[in-house]
Amino acid sequence: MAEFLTIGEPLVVFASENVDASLTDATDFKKYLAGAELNVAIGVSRLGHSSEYISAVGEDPFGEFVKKTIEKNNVGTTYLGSNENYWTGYYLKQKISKGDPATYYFRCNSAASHFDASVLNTINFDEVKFAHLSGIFAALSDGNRESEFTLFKMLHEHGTKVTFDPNLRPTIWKSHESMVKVTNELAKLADIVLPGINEGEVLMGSRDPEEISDFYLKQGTNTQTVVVKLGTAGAFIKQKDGKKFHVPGFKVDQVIDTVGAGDGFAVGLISGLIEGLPMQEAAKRGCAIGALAVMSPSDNGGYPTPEQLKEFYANN
Ligand code: KDG
Repeated sequence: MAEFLTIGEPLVVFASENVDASLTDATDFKKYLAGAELNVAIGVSRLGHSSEYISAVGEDPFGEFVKKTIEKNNVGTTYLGSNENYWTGYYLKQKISKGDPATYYFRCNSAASHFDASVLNTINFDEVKFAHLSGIFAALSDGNRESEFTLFKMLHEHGTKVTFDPNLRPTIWKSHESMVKVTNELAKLADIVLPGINEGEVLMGSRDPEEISDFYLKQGTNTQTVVVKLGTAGAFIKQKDGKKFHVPGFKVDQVIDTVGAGDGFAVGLISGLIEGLPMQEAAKRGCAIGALAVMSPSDNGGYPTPEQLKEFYANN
């Protein structure tokens, strides 16, 4: 039994150590565990909340590494299957001195993209307070897309609150049109939608945080809150009752790697809400963990323990 549940694709990431070298020219890489939704599970569990991760790995060294590292991070693997017929995905990540690094995925036909939907019927939803879903899992295959809609339905039946991050990955979708259509259909079902401002522009055609929020509040069948992530500028939040507020971002002295910052925001927001914080405070925690995330080279290594979070707040 867990307070938090998520479904996604685990990846091994090879992060380059050669500053500003292209992925073609880089020679030195460090291996870490990655995967957007898994990052969130790791962060939530690091803050002391029990979590379970639903997915599958291949029966290969990467799959073993993924499973071992998930367990080391105290995330439950009850619903993590393995499949001898397919491999575990991985990706390469550039190291750059400024901006967002280039990435390259090796995940097509992975074990996670052949997820066995019968696993969903084994889930114990009893104590789950929040679930986090994203557009990535639906992009991986037709079967996964169906499974994600099924899981949404099950979560609603159990009264579980759901956060949804579009997490746009254009290279893994069949087409731009299906990415936009399916992502917005999934967002409709979520209680809280977490688009980045750039994603808003792709998904509904505006960079105005209020217009993005209004779009998701209006189309949503369950949506009560939209949180637009504004990068270093923090987050804009609008609720169905019309309440809106801006939460400023935290100053970061040195950005090491921006990948994982959005998931870090979700960690802060979800863990805060699990603990009963008001939305504005939970979003502030999201901004804090987003800032901590960019100061670490791995996708989830910068997410804090409760003590580290306290220390960050004391110094910022
Ligand atoms: O959000 C962080 C992710 O980008 C990373 O950990 C892996 O790209 C990834 C993915 O698609 O899960």
